[in-house]
This record gives sequence, structure tokens and C-alpha cells, in this order.
Amino acid sequence: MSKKYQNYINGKWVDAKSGKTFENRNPANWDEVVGTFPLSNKDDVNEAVKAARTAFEEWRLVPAPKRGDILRKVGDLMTERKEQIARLMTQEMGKVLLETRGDVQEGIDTAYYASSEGRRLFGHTVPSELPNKFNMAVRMPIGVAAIITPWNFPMAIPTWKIFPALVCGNTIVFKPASDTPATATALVEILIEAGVPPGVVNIVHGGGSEVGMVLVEHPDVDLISFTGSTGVGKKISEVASKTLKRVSLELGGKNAQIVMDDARLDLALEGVLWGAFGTTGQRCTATSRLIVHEKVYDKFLSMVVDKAQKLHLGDGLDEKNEVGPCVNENQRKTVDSYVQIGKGEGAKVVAGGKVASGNGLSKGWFYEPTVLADVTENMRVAKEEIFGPVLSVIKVRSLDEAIRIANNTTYGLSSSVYTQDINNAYHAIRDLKAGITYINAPTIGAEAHMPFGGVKETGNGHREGGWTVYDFFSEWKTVYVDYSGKLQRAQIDNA
Ligand code: UN1
Repeated sequence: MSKKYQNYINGKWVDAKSGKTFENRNPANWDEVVGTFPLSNKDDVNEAVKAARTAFEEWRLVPAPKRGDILRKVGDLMTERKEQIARLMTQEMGKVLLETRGDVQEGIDTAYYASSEGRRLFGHTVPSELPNKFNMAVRMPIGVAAIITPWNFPMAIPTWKIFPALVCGNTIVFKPASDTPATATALVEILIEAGVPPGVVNIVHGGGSEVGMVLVEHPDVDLISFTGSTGVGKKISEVASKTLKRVSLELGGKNAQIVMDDARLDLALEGVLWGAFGTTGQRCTATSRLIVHEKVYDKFLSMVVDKAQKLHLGDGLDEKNEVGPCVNENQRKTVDSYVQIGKGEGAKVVAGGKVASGNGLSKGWFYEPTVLADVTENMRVAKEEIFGPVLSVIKVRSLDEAIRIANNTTYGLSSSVYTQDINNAYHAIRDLKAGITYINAPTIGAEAHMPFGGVKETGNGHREGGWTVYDFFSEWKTVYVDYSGKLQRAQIDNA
């Protein structure tokens, strides 16, 4: 019997009001059911929003350092359960243990950062233009935040949003991806154990239209923080504008790694394999394009092909495996259809290019790590997000051309340049249109205490991570204290 999971609303574990459920299966072995989850709808969402709204009135008054103390405990509990959660995550979404451990670690780092932020949450004091008057700007809680998260980082991404939201004094309704509801539940269990009061954190499982969009439309939800596809992000933005909600969107990417002729190819090779095939290519930061200087193109391409073909595919729980399955059937279909599109456009499949078969692979959504060579900049495989183990390789004659092509997409999340030339590196830092640029490192691997996000259709200008996310989850209040004992008119009495 698989485990039966529930929603958590107003301090209680409950089924969906409709009684309906859905199953979550292991993508490396679709016979295995990880759990059964409530298939919620607007009735469950309304209940959760009501609980969060009520709880907000007390939670906003808890001193921020105390809210931070709870998050320190959360970090401690996550540390204790790191291995257990990593295994559960591998089971429900497929990426290898090494990476699911990293995912949990990113959550732990975020917990400790947020916990200490409870003792900062700095505002500003600013001199007044008038005598005997004091000016300051302080951060205030906003209200109810809807947290809508993807399956590729089932622990890290929810923590990037939930922990800062809580430290800032907001309450939460959490709608995790329906491919990773078990990991999300493990996070909520920890929050409860660490002492988050009833109603402050609620989780509602179910689909995007039945739960996610209901939250986006809900008049009593103040904030939406969403990570997912650009298509869904645009829809959210449109719908949320009707109630003027504050919305943070972290969307797609089509990230490029540039390899110059002076690069250390051994290093660039490790980088591109990790960037393109880590998490089976299912990161918004994944290296989806490799842009190589013509002088080293043939040599570097054959190095990449050789290694890509040797990557060990299989169940992520077995530590000898380096690449897990795609998360589900649809995702694998999308990957394969892009490979066909690439071929049709004239790209050459030089590694992989098909559904993987062989020992231990027959009941999972495995796809061979794929390299498409001779891709040109306007092919769809050079511009559209694939979200799978497919690398498009493009040849260029100069750094300027490489940067121009890297920028020739509607996305702008991560970017990377391998070069030994400091001048090249700084040109790239200045000119790459992306929220993140790595020098001599792959496009993946953002650290929790640094701003994370992109430009163009990768988002709407907000940043998660680091100190920047606190701007999203708090409202500035400007305060003037006049202790002169008389009416002082700004712009008039000091003229
Ligand atoms: C994502 O792909 O949505 O930088 C997040 C990275 C990870 C986070 C990725 N730390 O690749």
C-alpha cells in the first residue's frame, strides 16, 4: 500500500473536500506508487486562504527575530533528515541522489540565511529636510502569499520563497507541483515541528487550473510567487493584474555556455556535461546551447560526444548512475519531439537522440543524453526551451558573434564563458543579456545567498535568493516623526 497524503489547512491534516485523489509514481519505475494525494479544488483553496488570512493578524506581530528562530529549527531538522528527504525526492522526481542531496542542502542554506535575516531586515533612516523631524523607512509584512512551485527543485525552490515570506511576517498557501507533492509535504511537516503556528503555513495539493489559478484569482491573496514555464507565467501575470497582486515570476531559460579558443577545454568539458545533463537537463539554468569558437569546435565537440555517450543512465537511487529519467511521459515526449524538430531543421544527432533502452531502463522515462551538432542560431532547437537532456552545439568565429548568438533568444537567465583572457571575460560580463553570468563555470549552480533570476521573458524583474528576495516579500512603509511641536510644511517652510 502506498502512503496516503493530505492537505494541511489551518493546523490540521485534511482530505480534499471532494474526496478525490491522484497518484504520484516513480519516474524511474512507473510501477511504483510513491503516494496518493488529495486532488483539491477551489473549496479547499478558499479554506486555506481564509486560514492564512486569519493567522496573518497574529503572525505579523511576532517579532521577526522570533520568526527567524523557528527557521533556524527548520534548518536543523532539514539537516537531520537530509538523507531521508533526498531519497524521497529521487523516488518521486528521478534526479540522482548526489543532486537531491544538493537540493535539500540549498534549502538548509536558505533556512539559516532567512533565520539570521530575522535579526536584520534592515530599513533606512534618512535625514529630514526640516528641523526636529525624523524620517525612516521600515519593512512591513504584506499578507497572504501563494507559493506555486515546480518539480525540478522540489525542496530548494519552495524554501527560496516560503522562508523569506515567513520571516517577513506573511502567511502562506503552498501549491507544489503535482509531480513532487511528497517532498513538499516533508517540508511542511518540518515547518510544523519547528513551531510554525496553525494557519501560517497551509499546503493544498492538486492541479494548476484547479488550485494554482484559483489562488491567482483569489481577492484575499496578496502575493504570488511562481516558478515554472513562461507560458504559465504570462497567464498568471494577466490574471493577477485584475486584483493588482504583487507577482514574482521565475520562468524559462535557454542558457548558453561559450567556449573560446583559449579556454581550458578539460574544464569546459566538465562544465558542459554537468550543465547540460545534470538533473537530466531539467533546470531553468540548464546548459541548452554550447557555443564554440571555430578553432576548437571539432576537437571540443568530439570530447563532448565521447563523454556524453558514456554517462551512466539509470535509477537515481543507485549511486553509480549519473543521469536519471525525465520526470514524466509528457516531458520525455517533448524532448523527443525537439530532437525530431532539430533533425528536420538540419541539425546532426551526434550522441543519443532516442528513448533509452537496456537493463533497468524499461519502466522509466529515460532518454539518452543527446548532442545536436551544426545547429545554427535561428533553429528552434537554438531558441526554445527544451527542458531535457539535449545540447545544441553552435560554431562561431569570435567572442562578439558568440555573445550576439547567446543573446538571440527571448530568455535571459544564466550564461557562461570559458576563457583564459580577462578582457574577454569582462566583455562577456558586460554584454551577455542574462541575470547570471559564470566565468569558467557552468550555467548551473547558483548559491542560495546570491540574487537569482533573469531578464527578458525569464521573469518580471524580481530576484529570489540572497538579500533581494526580501524586497519582494515586504512592503516599505515610510515614517515621518515630527517632534518640533508645530506644523512644518515640507517644500514650503524650508524654502
Ligand atoms: C532552477 O533550475 O529552477 O543554479 C533552479 C542552479 C540551482 C537552482 C536551479 N541552484 O542550477
